Amino acid sequence: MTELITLFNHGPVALITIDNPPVNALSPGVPERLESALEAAQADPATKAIVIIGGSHTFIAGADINEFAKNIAAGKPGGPSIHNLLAAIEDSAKPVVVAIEGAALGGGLEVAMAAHYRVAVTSANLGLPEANLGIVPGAEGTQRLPRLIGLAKAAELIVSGRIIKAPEAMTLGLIDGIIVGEFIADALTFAEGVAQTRPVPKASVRPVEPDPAALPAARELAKKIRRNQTAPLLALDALEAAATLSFEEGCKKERELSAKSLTTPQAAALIHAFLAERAVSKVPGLPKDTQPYPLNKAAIIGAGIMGGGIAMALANAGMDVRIKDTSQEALDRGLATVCKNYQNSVNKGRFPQSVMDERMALIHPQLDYAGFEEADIIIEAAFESMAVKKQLFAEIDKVAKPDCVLATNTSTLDIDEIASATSRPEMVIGTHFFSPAHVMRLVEIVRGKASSDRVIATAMALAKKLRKVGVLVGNAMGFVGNRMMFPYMREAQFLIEEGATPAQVDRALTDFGMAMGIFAVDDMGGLDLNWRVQQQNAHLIKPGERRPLMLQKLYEMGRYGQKTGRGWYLYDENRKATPDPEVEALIEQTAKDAGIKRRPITDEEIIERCIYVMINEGAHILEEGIASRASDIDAIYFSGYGFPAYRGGPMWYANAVGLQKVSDRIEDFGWQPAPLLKRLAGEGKNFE
Ligand code: 3H9
Repeated sequence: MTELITLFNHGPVALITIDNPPVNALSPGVPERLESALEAAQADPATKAIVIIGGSHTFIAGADINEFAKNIAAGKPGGPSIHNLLAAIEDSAKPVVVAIEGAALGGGLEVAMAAHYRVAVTSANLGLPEANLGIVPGAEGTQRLPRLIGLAKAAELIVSGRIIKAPEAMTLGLIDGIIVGEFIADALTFAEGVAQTRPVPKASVRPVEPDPAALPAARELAKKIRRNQTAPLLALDALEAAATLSFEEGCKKERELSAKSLTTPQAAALIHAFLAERAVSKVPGLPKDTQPYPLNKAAIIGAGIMGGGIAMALANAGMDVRIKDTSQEALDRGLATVCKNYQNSVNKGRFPQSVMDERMALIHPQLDYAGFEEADIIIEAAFESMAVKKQLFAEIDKVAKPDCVLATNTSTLDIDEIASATSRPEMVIGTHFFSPAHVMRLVEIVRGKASSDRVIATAMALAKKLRKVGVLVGNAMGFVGNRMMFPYMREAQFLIEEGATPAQVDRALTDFGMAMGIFAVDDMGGLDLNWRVQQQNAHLIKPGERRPLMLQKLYEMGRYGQKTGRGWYLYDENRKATPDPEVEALIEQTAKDAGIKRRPITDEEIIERCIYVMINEGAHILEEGIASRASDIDAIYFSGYGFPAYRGGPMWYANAVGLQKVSDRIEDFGWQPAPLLKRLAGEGKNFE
């Protein structure tokens, strides 16, 4: 086992290294031993200055999030108290320099701010992203950051959780130097240079410059980007304390607020979401040492919206991409969209023109299969038709090299049937990207019955390479995400037949925290597409089963959604939606014709019916093994379907509501609770 903390003397400078892989989190033992190492350095008369660094090329990524989760599960929410350590650093008579490579986040940056000097390599990442976990920084960060960079910037960084690189940190005054040469040597040299400086500069003694506009602006920002979330607002209260109280009193206030934030259901949910997102890559049953195939060159079939988006995602990760379509016109259109998307990013200052040029140069449009034999992965993103896909897979089977992964971007079709068109079904897998594929983080990785472990590992590695959330799911109609969407969408339509309006349903859902209402989602995806999927699945409807009535009517009226300017809503030229009285009248008439007596529907009923029906389907999915863990379903929903992460995902939310209540309400609504839900509810257990 590695030592958590090591101390080496380099002449007059003591170098303390924190070694708690992978990210040097402040796990139990780390703060205490760091404090002991500081004491030892203090006691050594030969030591004139102290440098603290992190091992494995990263500083400290903050408190140990696993510990937070453990404490919450044990009913004792809380994190480490590192105030003694912070005092030991700041009160050190000898100058303390924190040198940063990699991440100095949360508690990591708070440790760094207690030091007298901070230096960092250009690529270092600094920030207080605690709001992403639903908590208030608890190690004096809300008190030192405004003293170092001003109230307005501190508030913006804390509310947004934005991570900044060293150059910006330097401009803001958060760090004192940028290391461009050899990391340790330069850090030691910097420390030698400040070894005699007295008094040592302390952030805590600096004033917070008055800035009356800062906090109101930050509260507005929180409303906009952290809708319904409590931690950012509590953090702003802590910043207010920084602006109005002494450092010590401000720290006391921060401690109270931070402890309070940790007891909230939002913190529990967001911490679950953080861990769920990372757990997806640990596939149960897949041997850890499974070697993925190399992933350098890719080829895509289909230059439509999906194919173009996937090409961008691959090129953004530095992969060489061939993209094939059947006509020059289709290719030109596809590439023009790619170009337009990149240009928008350049115009918005996200990256310079040179980056766009590099990425465009990685994408090679073509009409034939030339070069496909070099591809490590071929992703088919053609028209959603089994016949088309089988034909294409038969073709690529002939050109692809033996260890090329053959992936399909189907969102609904049977992977095994597609694989049957090849001579190597073990190389076939689904990679279900979400539109726009260069933006959306979710990829459902669909295992066929023959997909080999190496192919699964390669698809998971691809998701990681693209910095996406790749979740392995089973091969079933709609996989996980869409399969849960179908009953959700159906229930929403029943609600409007029974008395709600599309706008009311959507507002209740967005108030609950969904990124978009379900009718707005349908308008964006296209009612024609939804209608086609319903037709394909008509055979699954059981005799006598209730079916929604409105979709067919809107489809027949050519109201396909945003693309036709009319769907559930009316759209102006800026795609702004307004409720359409014509649709509302049609709903009323349709309900009347069907003998449905309309009544007032509460928002609570909307949420319960829409969300519980989704949860019930999730329980079926878990039971059938289509998802291996409840947390995988959650990750799918908060990374791809706009489910609020601060509610943890649908399955976490069900646990939070209580499975017995969910099961009872499902029965009240006249539905059948999934056997797994009923059993767990009866046993007083949770989804896992
Ligand atoms: C805090 O500090 C509160 C304070 O105010 C008070 C404190 C006293 N703890 O993301 P990756 C693991 S709150 C434990 O895949 P990347 C992660 O689970 C904290 N584990 O890599 C994963 O494990 P595994 C504030 C952590 O390169 C592995 O590291 N800090 C922690 O894409 C690799 O992670 C934050 O919110 C942690 N703090 O990104 C920072 N962080 O290999 C949270 C990571 O088993 N972390 N792990 O799956 C991050 O933002 C990213 O993980 C980071 C690396 C940028 C560090």
